Amino acid sequence: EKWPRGDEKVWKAAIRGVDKDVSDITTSVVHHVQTSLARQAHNLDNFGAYQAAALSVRDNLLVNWNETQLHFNRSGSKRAYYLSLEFLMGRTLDNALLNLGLKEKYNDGIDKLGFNLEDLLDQERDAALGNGGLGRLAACYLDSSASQELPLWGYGLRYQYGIFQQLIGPDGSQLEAPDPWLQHDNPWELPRLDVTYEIRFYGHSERIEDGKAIWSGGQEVLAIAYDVMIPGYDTKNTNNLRLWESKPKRGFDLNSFNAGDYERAVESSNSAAAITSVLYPNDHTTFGKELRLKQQYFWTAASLADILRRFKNLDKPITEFPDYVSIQLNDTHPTLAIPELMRILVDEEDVSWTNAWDIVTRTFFFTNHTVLPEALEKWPVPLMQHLLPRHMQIIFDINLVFLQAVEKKFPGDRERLARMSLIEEGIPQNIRMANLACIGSHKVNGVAELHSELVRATIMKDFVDFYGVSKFFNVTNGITPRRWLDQCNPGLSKLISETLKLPKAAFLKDLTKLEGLLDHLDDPQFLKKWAAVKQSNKERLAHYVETTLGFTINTQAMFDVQIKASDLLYCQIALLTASLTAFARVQGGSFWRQTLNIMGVIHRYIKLKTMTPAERKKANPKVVFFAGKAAPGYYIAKLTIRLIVNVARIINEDPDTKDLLSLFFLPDYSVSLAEILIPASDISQHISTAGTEASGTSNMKFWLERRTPYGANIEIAEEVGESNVFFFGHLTPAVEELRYQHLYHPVPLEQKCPALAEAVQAVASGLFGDGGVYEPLLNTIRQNDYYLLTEDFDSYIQALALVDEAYQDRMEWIKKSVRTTAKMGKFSSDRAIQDYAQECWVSSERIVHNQCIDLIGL
Ligand code: TH1
Repeated sequence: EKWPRGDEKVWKAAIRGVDKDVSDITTSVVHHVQTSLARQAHNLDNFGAYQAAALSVRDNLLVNWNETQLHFNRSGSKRAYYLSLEFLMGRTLDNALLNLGLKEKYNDGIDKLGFNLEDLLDQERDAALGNGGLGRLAACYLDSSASQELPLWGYGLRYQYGIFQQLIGPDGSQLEAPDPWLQHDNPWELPRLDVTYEIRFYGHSERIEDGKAIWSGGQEVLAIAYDVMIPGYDTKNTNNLRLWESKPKRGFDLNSFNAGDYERAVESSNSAAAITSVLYPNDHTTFGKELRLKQQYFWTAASLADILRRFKNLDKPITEFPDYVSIQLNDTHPTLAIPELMRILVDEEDVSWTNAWDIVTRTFFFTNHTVLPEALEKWPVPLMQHLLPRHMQIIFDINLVFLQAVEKKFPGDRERLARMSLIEEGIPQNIRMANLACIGSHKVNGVAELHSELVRATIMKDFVDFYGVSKFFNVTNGITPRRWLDQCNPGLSKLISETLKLPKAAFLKDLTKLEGLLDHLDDPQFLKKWAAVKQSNKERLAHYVETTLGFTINTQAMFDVQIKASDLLYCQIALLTASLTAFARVQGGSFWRQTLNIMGVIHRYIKLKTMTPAERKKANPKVVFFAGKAAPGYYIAKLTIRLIVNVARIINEDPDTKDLLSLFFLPDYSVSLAEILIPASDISQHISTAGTEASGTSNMKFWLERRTPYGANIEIAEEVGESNVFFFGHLTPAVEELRYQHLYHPVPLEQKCPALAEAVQAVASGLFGDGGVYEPLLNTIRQNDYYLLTEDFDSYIQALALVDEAYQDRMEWIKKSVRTTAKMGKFSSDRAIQDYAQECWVSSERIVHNQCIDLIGL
């Protein structure tokens, strides 16, 4: 049969003819106003105009998306899949316009229709399907793979509710409200009601011959696909993020319904829908909860079924699966994909156990994001047995074969066997997901040089002994320069383009080109412009603070920012958007270190209060910003937020000091808020870094013994030069020893660290409202001081003084800022995704830009 039907030229012209001119744009937007929204010009508000504009942009994406998928289907290339429980995408419209190169045209078109594009962009709700760094990393990787024309799809869950909205109550406490981000139609997703899979839970598994089993009974839930198009930058290549929604398989239980028991009739359908209803709002620790385990299996099983179906279209023998499919596991959350693929191969595809294991271990790749022992996922055996009886059998079988191999290599080493076993003994027994992810994967990586070294030296040490070191490697995290330079800091992007005499695409696609900025360090005109960009970003933030909190701020002051808690990604972003950074050497739990910062602010306030007016004249005016969400159950973290808010209330009203020091806690931290906050910062504080959410003992000791700061900090310092960042803190190798001293030979706070004692006393005495409220927080400092604030406070204050001093020499400060930005090339997520492609998905074919464009999806 002829394909397409009719005249091919007419088809091509019709497909191509979307949104090329401003007049096409206005036509397409108005078309959506009238048809998709069923509205008219006279009753169109900003939100309606946003929706129509978004739908019109989506038309462009769809055409590109179709062409891209057709191209990859036809070429039969190998594909890579990124399985992540979190994708912290933020907003889409601005990003899509920039990546498609249509921003200016839409600006004009929207303007002609009597609206303002910036206002429309502001109407969009963030897609906040993530807690923090891990989810934002996944989002950056999607942007990079699309831009690099790599055939990579993301798989995740379509949560009805993303990370909670943070409100501040009258007493200054964090309040949580649901985030109903899907309340209005989401123009960026495409329901694929035809792409559905049935996912089983519970029931029983009966072993038959050859290691096979039949799993039946229990509950079946439907997974429905929603596709989110991911446009590449400066290419038509458009990748896909497929998110699954859970639905009951049958509407409701007809028997109960007929018997008049309506509640019972909808019960099981409610429980099916509950699976994808909400994102768990805890970083690092969410174990033991049945619903979370259900989410993990639901998502991995649906994704694997989908991947397998696509593979089968290629008509290749199943043994070639790994030649066409690579699956990257973003942390241990998708580890159930390993026993699930075993189950499919052995029970359904008639593959022998040995061959199945060979296929599995050539398909999966595992990224570890933390070495904190309490953050390593474990699931109780009884829970797994109940929810996924067949998978429990498979995990036991994998374990048996594996431990036999270990025994062969290290005969009689029982302790080693116990450590490496997938099962941790105890009551109940637990399944160690990191061990399973490691042995079921072809390779394992950490997310920064030092972190990867730690992975090899600590949690994976036995596995390095067993497999050899080449299975373990590093991919330092990266961020996308499209969103974190061009989109959130357009002034800087423009200046860089003019200065380097390069089109933006040149450095946005090859960030190492920023090094060229170093040739302009002696050009005063350029430095002036650089400073002017920063100033206008500060004005933008000031405007935001004014409209949201009702405060006017001094934009001549230094802006000092501490956002979220433990995130290296954000410190890279801060550098890219041209501000300086202070890193702490001794690592502490996240919110505890915000305590360090707030105590530093109180200290500064007390000092300012005691100064004479003449002395005050010499002080460096400063505005301190905090933003971040505390896990809802993390009491001390929430108390810290309350303290910050109440200190701000006093300080910001004090006529003696308010021009010299003010403090803001910006509620409801999000990607969109980060986009305003980060480009406006003069300095950002990373005084607690990766993976230190709760505590940490052996690993911390290890870091300190190595006399190095943690994670990518060191790599950043290596790149930008130590003189362009401020390190501080204890370099003692003996954190355990310090803790021991604190515990058994306590020295009163007043003696140990008078400056900190004074700040603590100010809080206790009620200077910032009822001091008694904060006793539990203050006691963590006075009593065991697990995070060693008393050890670090003085050097922290000294570091801040150095920052103040350095800021006085404004020209030199600007130069530092240029130098750091210039050296950020390594931290592009384009580089990171290339590392993954080369190390893991080796034969992932790259598609050639033009090839893709020329293929019209007919
Ligand atoms: C974070 C790490 O803490 C952070 O340092 C890193 O930059 C980021 O991942 C990206 O690699 C992690 N987030 C989570 C979230 C959960 C479990 C473990 C980690 S590690 C739920």
